[in-house]
Order: sequence, then structure tokens, then C-alpha cells
Amino acid sequence: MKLSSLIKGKKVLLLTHHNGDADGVACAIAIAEAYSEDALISIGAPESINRSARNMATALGYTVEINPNADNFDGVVLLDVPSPDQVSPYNFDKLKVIAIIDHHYSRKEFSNKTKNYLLEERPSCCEVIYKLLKEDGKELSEKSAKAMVAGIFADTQHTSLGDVDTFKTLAEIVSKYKLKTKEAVQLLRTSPDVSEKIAVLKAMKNVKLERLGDFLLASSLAGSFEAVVAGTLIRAGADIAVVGAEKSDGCRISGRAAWRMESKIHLGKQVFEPLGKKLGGSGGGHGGAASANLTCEAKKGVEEAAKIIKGIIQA
Ligand SMILES: [Mn+2]
Repeated sequence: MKLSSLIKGKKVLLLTHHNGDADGVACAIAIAEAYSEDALISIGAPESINRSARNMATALGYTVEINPNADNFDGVVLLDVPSPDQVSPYNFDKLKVIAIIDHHYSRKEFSNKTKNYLLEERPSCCEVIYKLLKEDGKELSEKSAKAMVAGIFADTQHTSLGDVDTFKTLAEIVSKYKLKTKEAVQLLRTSPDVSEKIAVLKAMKNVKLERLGDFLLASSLAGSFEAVVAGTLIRAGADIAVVGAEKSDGCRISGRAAWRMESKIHLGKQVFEPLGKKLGGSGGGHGGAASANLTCEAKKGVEEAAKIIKGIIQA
């Protein structure tokens, strides 16, 4: 894919996924830096971005607009977006999509939307973007080099989920742009605000614990920050955590699995994708971190996810 020819002279919106993360925002920053003379570029996210992504954008002098009007652009480039529901509240079918660039496992939903669909199963989307920029004859700036390293760190849990090519890419960026990795890591460091701390601590009161042989499944309902709650339960000792929260048009369920579950279960493929199909909505994600947006109540979504997980673990 030659992005330069696709966006040349256009007013382009780079749109990452719902609750955009540092990987997606780093991809957007790298493109905005590299193609600033080719196109008029803005960065946006549906609904929200997470704290480290916001921290990174602010530190590098970028603004990520929340729910910008897509009609004000000639077209949209989707970054780090694994399925159409991840751009909600945008109506995916109505978006003028120029290209889709992603790194999650193969999904079919996008195949009719654009022929400019670049999908490589890599640990981070930044790695896909880095390769794309190289092929397009683009260099990283000091800002985007930092953002890329931070984005890779964010999506690979500080390289532990990376593979040999992840390390090669990191080594190349760090040496070529004389980067201090510490400065990239600092872009991701944030402290929770009080609403998040309250949401997490309140959700701890409702934790339901189930023993599945040697493994512990923890589930809970949260007012918000359901993904943070699930991560907290894993750090507290659960092997798998499922947490739901009510949303305006249904609910959102987040799941996390400890690394020791890697050979036992793939949350995205085996739990959250079927969950979305079964309960109305859609879901997916990685082996150890996945989510679904459903049309039912959060309680029902959590119970159904727990049921699917039990079926897999106890099989
Ligand atoms: Mn990603």
C-alpha cells in the first residue's frame, strides 16, 4: 500500500478505535508527521482515548479529537481498528474509508469496504506502520520515533509479547533516531484520576470468584473503566477476569487473562467473538485481552462470557 498516493492533496481523518490506545495514537502521530506535506491531516477517536494515549499526544503536541465530524473530511484512514463496531458511535457503513491498517488477527468484515486494507498480524500496529512508512520512502521524526517506541511498548506489555521482528524494529528505531527508550516509556506513564480509582475500588466489592480446577475466574460489574477493573483483578491473582459495564445503548464487556492461560484460551477468538454473535453486538480482541459491545444488560453479558470460559477451561 502506498499511502502517499491514496491521501495526496486530501483532507484526511486518521481514526483509531473506541477508547483509543497508545499504539493507535502513535500510528496516527507517525502518519501525521510523515505526510504533513502530502495531506491535511487530523487525528480522531470514537468516544474516548485512554490515559497513556492522551498523555503521549499532549506531550508530543498533538490533539486527538473525540468524535470529530467525519463529513468534514475527504476520507478516513482507520488505524488499529479490528472490527466495524470499534468505530461506534460512527456508522461504519457511512464512513468514507480510504484505507484500513491493522495488526489484529484476520477479520472478514472489512473485505468489502476498501481494497486498501493492510492487515499484518503483528504484536503492535506501530510495526505495520513503520514498515509502511519505509516502503513509502518516509522517515520518522524525533516525535514519531518516540511515539512508535512507546506504542510498541504499550501493545506488547513492554516487549514481553513481542517477537524477533518487534525487537529488530525497536533496535532499528532506537539506534537510527538515537532515542532514549526511557523518554518513550515516560510518554505512557500516567496516574489514574479520582473517578477511575472510585470505579475500580467500587467494582472490587462485587467480585464473584469461581474456581475452575486449578484456575480462578473473577467477574464483576463496574460503573465504568471495566477494562481497568479486569486488569486489576488479574494483578490481584485471578487467572481470567470478566467485567461488564452498562453503556447508553447496551453494555460493554472486557476480559483479561493472565499470561499463564495463553495455551489454554484465546479470549478474542474463543470467547468475545462468539459472545458478540450470541448476544447481539460484536466482540473480539487478543488472546489475553478482549472486549465486546453488546445490546443486552451487562449482567447477562458477563454471565454468558463466564459460561463460555467455563466450557473451554473445563473441556
Ligand atoms: Mn494495537
